[in-house]
Amino acid sequence: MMDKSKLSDPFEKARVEKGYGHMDDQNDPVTILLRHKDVRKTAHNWKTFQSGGEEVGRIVIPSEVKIRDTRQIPFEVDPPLHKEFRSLLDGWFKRPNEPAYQEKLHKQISALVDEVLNKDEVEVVRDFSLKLQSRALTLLLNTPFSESETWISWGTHVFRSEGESLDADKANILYNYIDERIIEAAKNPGEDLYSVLLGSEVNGKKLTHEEVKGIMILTFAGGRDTVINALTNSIAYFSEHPKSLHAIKENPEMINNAVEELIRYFAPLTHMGRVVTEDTQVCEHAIKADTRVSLCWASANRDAAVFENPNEVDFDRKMNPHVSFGFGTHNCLGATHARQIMRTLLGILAEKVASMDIINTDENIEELGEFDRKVGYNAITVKFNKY
Ligand code: EMZ
Repeated sequence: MMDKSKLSDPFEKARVEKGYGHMDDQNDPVTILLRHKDVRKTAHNWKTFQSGGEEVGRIVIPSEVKIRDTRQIPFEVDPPLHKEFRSLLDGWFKRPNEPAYQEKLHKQISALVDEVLNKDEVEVVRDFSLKLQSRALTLLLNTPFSESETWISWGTHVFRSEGESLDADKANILYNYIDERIIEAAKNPGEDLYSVLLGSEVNGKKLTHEEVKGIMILTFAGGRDTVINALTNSIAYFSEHPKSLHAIKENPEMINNAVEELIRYFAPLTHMGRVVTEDTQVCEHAIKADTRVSLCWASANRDAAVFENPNEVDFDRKMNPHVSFGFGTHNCLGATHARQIMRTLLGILAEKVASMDIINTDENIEELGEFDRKVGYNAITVKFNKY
């Protein structure tokens, strides 16, 4: 059976029968919203379902309240201030649409694919996806390529140790690094994101170091596991579906649809929380003020009310309103970057790689109360074969 790359949908039964599920998380339980319609409606309603509450880190599941004091921006800020930050950041984060940026990204990924094509076996998470993600991030931050070596040396789990627990010591490696980079940029401003932010204003006031730090932590953290999962799952998928890769080689214009469909199927970020500000109801289920809900992107993406054959990967899907990048106010700031990475990777794989063989896998299974979800791999060893 060719099913090592399969990501099954653990939410179906609960989604159809009730529309929600439950999980405990450090004594702060979460009601997991499972239907596409409810997920989008709830994401849209930022007044009742808040991101910017007092307790920093509470909307992340598992909660980061105990390991982080810095508010991530714009992720943990609600309108109207949210809009000010987004207007400041949107332009910078759309740079991956520029041809010169794309050329650099193409060079990086092309070199990395050549590297793995010359090896016998590759552990993809550590020796492909983490490297690709870290190197590409130097473009997004506009920092020297050599910085990526530091980020790669941190390993894949910067904030959490593997498995259940959050790891404050590990998180501090990142926070301290960012503090140092901010101090450095304040002394010697350059063309990098730190310097640009330090020189920017929101509502007529210069950004504070703490605000810059909040933006930088989000840029590092939000795009790390998620991009690594998307890249690794892509390698696994095309290992088992070589014909799809050949189809892309024949018809490169299908790449954009292919990327959207893979991202729908993978849902690299399973869910994201909100804090409920008043007693309310979702799908006829009462939800109390000051409790948490989560918007389960992974479940919404498999909702048969919206997607035909939701568990099939279909590059010809006509309508694809997936929510892998969230929805509404807080939709993913890094989406342009992530999409460009995925598109570039698919083009290069199709061009250079004849086939890939999975040697062995260690799956990454998230435990979410009544649900267990495979989100990717802790490790997966693959042999890349040239033409
Ligand atoms: C937060 C989150 C953002 C969080 C879009 O997701 O990503 C998680 O990996 C981090 O741990 O702090 O940045």
